[in-house]
Amino acid sequence: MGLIFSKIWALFGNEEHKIVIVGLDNAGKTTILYQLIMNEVVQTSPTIGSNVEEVTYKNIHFVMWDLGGQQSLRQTWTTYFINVEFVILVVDSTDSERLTLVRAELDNLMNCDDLQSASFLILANKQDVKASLSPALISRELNLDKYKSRHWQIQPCCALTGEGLTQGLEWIVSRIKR
Ligand SMILES: Nc1nc2c(ncn2[C@@H]2O[C@H](COP(=O)(O)OP(=O)(O)O)[C@@H](O)[C@H]2O)c(=O)[nH]1
Ligand SMILES: [Mg+2]
Repeated sequence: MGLIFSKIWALFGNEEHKIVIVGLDNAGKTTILYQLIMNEVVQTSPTIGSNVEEVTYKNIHFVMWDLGGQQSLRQTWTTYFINVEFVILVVDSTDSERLTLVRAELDNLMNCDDLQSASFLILANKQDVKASLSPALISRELNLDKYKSRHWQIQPCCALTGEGLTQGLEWIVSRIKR
């Protein structure tokens, strides 16, 4: 698995890329980020004091924050959107109750001026859980079909094992190499 990730990262080359990882609290963002950059599972805890974390890895600048805990898309967060190429929206596929909240936040993001040319990777996380919702059902709930003029992709995954993350990254790379 480590080798696969190194190969994919190598494809990013030396250009700088800015990726924001968003989602509700507990969706699995921190687990995914560390699975991506270190290929290991870390014990995560909710970030205290701030909902924003920043990490740079191999010329990829990740900004990550929790949506929904505070007022929608707080004014200061929009400064992070400048030059963002990819939005990774992490969805907890076991959390059917908050899918309407996710849909509203996704709509906010899609309408954001600075994100009009960004591509959206939606990760339907926690697919290892038996009762998790399918990517097809999540697509429907999030109303993805309405964003016809945008570039988006939904990818099922499990952050604990890393399953599905490679495919998600490959989609991002394919958009960069276009
Ligand atoms: N079963 C399962 N649990 C996961 C998965 N991804 C994350 N979790 C767990 O969900 C909880 C929240 O994860 P975390 O990365 O802190 O979420 P964040 O708030 O979005 O950063 C932790 O207990 C993780 O271990 C997954 O794919 N499957
Ligand atoms: Mg976190």
